[in-house]
Amino acid sequence: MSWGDMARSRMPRTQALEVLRSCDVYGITDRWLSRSHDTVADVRAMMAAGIRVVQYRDKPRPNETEQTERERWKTALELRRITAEANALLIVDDDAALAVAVDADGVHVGQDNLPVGAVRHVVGDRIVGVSTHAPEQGLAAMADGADYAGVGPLFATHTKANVCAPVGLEYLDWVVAHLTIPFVAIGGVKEHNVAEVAAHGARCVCLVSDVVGAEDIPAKVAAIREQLAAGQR
Ligand code: TZP
Repeated sequence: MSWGDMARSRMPRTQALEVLRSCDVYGITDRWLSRSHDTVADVRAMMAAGIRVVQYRDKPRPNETEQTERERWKTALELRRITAEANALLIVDDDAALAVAVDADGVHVGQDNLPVGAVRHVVGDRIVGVSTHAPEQGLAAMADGADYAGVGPLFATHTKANVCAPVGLEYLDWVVAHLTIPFVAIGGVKEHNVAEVAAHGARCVCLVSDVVGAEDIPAKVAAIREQLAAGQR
């Protein structure tokens, strides 16, 4: 993909927000938990499963060789190509510069990254998502102009290092009652508890290890969707 093609990869903001609002299963990559250990193959499978929002997340692991910035850029470019072809959003975790460099649709930041307002200076009108763990962070996300919030970790998870204690379904209940921006329920969510999460009002869920660790990603996503529907009834 040439630089010129890449410049046309990103969806117009209004369309991107539509895709975000209708997202039911939010995909996140994890090279370590992936069954194939192949991020690009996993995202292809996510596209085949009809996932329309994917976050490229590649955290280093202790005692493992870290990917160079150049390697991450190459992977992100390939994910950009695949997601654009499928009319899906590509969100880059943490790295606003990489998001702009590959013309991703957005960036996702945590509470220890640049604040939303500062990220906007880098990414302009791209989607900005922020992880939240408590009501004051949820309110701040909205006030700061975040386009969506991550809500969790709902349950115990080993996927994220240094993650805070599970916030439980109480924070989700608060979010459902108070947040007016889209949100993604995350952290320890598995096929077996998706219905419960949905019954508490979540319309969009992210299951990192359950999806990338699945033998058949499209079949796993179909099963998650069944549970979402069961919980929403
Ligand atoms: N943010 C909050 S918890 C989490 C992230 C990225 C990891 C969730 O992973 P899993 O495997 O679905 O528990």
